[in-house]
Amino acid sequence: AGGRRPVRYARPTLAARAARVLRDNDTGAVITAAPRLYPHMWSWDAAFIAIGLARLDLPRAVAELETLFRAQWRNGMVPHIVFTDDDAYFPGPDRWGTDSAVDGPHGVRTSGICQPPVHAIAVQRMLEIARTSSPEERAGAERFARSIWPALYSWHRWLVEYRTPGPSGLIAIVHGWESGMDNSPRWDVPYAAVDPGDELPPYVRKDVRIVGDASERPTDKEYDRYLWLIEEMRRAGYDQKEVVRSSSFLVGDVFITALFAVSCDVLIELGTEFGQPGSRLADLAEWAARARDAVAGSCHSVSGMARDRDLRANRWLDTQTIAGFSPLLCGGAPDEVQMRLLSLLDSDRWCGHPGLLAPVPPSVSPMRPGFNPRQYWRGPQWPVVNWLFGWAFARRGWHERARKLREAGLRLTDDGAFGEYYEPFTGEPLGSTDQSWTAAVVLDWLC
Ligand code: 9YW
Repeated sequence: AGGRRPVRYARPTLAARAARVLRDNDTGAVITAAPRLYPHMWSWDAAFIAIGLARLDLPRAVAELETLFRAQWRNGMVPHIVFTDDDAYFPGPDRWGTDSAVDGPHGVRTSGICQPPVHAIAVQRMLEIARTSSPEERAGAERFARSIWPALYSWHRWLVEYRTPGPSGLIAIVHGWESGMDNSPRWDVPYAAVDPGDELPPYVRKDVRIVGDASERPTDKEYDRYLWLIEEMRRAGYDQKEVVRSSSFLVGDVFITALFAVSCDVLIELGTEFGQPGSRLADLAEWAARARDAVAGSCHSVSGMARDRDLRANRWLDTQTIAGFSPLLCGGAPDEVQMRLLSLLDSDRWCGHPGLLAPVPPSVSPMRPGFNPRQYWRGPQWPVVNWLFGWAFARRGWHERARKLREAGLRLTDDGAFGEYYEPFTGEPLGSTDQSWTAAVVLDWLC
């Protein structure tokens, strides 16, 4: 390790290297999330990958999202993993035991939970990119947007139907993996109440064998809880109503709720353009408004930061992480709260911290106790998260802010390693290298 960054690639070379990562991770059937650590398709990774691929090979980008949506469950859920037949990852499909789930898809094996709803955003971005290209690309992207729209709608409807159980209006998750931020300190309090007891079937982790330094990954104790929640869902037969009723982890996720609000807006824009039914557009408008209110309603009265809500213990979770800035993704909070969040984001507690290699928001503030610069979602910087904030800022007309985040993201990733996540002070790539979604967002920033 050593944390040194000897190389800085010039932009054309960086773009060529990013393109090669996506090509090399292509099994022919899917583009895996990472070469060894993650040999399957992950839901939100696939969305980012499609954005990056749209620059290189639009039909391949389309195929990627079509593969994901072929695995959509019959109730509308888009599963967090679509499995290939590689068995280097644990938990694989046998451990998930979803083959007999009532609402499962036909002919593919998947996990039994979801991930953040960023797919509409990807479709719209692909369309924008295709429109700067040839008339054929443009027509292809439009055909695709039109054909996938109903599936996107039913995915959003699933989140509303099954995952907005409480009066907070926040979209609830039943597993930290659904948040995409697996071991974030956001989940420490609700996980403390998850007790695997002695009924957890034995298992052997595979991730720690691949990532040389196990301290960059979640701990064994965390893994026991992750596996226990799967066991509970398995016992509930993946019946969503029952899962939400019985899971020992049920948390309103403010970051997912914000992404959902803005994704509903995007879906309305696409649906309006492609003549989708007015009643469905009205549903989306109502869902977006409710989600936005929920995000605004979660903001702490002093810090302004948005909060998750433990729906089992019925209390707000005050742990401050990057998710606290969720109102900046979707809007809807009072101007004064928004201004407070923007100046906090710029301050030395976040992007303005003088020690950072690049002003990319870290997953946890370097000034907070418990910040760990090397461990997964407990401190490192994640390029995709940076991309999302940059995308949202551009959409909100904050072009200078968007430009700065893009420059910061490129500074962080110009070593050409395409780390899964980065040590914020040294810029050392951590976890996997040649991570597909990192390559994809770099491509989008560069083009
Ligand atoms: C795991 C694939 C996934 C991401 C998640 C990230 C990680 C998988 O990798 O989870 O087994 O730890 O937390 O957001 O989709 O890149």
